Amino acid sequence: MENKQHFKLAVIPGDGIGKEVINEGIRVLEFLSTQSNSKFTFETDYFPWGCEYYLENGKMMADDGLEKIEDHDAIYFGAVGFPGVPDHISLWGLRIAICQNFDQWANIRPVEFLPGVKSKLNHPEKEKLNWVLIRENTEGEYSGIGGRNFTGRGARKEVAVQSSLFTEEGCERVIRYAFETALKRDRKKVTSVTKSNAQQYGMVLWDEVFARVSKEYPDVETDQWLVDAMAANFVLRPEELEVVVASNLLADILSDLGSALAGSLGIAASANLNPDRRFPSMFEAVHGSAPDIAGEGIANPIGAIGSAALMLEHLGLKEEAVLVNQAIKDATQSGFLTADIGGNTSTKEMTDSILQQLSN
Ligand code: GGG
Repeated sequence: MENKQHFKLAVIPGDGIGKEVINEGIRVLEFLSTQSNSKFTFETDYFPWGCEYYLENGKMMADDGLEKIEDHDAIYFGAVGFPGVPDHISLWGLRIAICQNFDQWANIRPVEFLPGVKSKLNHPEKEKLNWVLIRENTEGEYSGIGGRNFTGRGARKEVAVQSSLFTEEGCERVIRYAFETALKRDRKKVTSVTKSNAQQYGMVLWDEVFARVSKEYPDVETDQWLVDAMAANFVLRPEELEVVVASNLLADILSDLGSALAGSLGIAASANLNPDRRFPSMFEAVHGSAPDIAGEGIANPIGAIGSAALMLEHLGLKEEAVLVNQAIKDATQSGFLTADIGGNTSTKEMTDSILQQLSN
């Protein structure tokens, strides 16, 4: 086909199983791009940043790292964190640095129940459940504002302050994004989650913005919950959820719960979007680097491959994204399951089975 779109991808495998699952996502992209009817080609630039890089260089990424990746169409990211480097150093030095500097303010985390995967939920229609969690991704509890004082003085007198930042603009854009997402879906429902009874400034502002924005979307059903009750609802009344929007920390926690209920963190995909498209967006499996199983070839590549599908969708290749997601479902339904979802399929075999479904 003439006039194929060409994409330049920045690939940051990161640490642990991040390196393994990223390879599998790239295999899927290579397969799609080399089909006779393919609409795209792509090139990759690999960046070896992460904890090993930190141990050699004292930083998680190159000083001009952001400039190096800024001109790419998208960033494909593995995972961050490995023993020997404190987790807050590895997270802030790479993933959060990219999200904040590239204003990737919406983190999209779909929760899908895959056929053949034993869901942890006790719900008669659990296979039909399909949620999307929308995480505010640049402020909230991840503002980075705070500090430590009286360090090293002994007598246990050290104090630490960690502030959350909620701006009206930041709340509004992600809440509006949730409503726009709901409009494109079947049920058209947005659930907002805070802890505004206890967090009486920022999260009350969030609630007020949610109430104001919701008036502009009369066709969207709304719900507002406190996070503790919502954690119970995830388990007890999952059928009441469709689009869930929450602050940076709360949505991070709830999305792990959601994907664990669906079967495993290993199947969860995510997109860190800069919806304004001034900067590249970043796509990554929700799971971390899992040092305990790194190098064994047993990590689940579904989260990374699902993230590649989100990347395709973002790049305007919706049909290809749908094909990949369907191939994942067909593969699990056919019994190809990695250890975390109850089988003994290896990382590579899992991708092989997805590629097999794509070629059918
Ligand atoms: N691929 C996701 C990843 O590496 N996550 C590491 C992590 O600890 N993330 C914490 C967060 O997203 O708040």
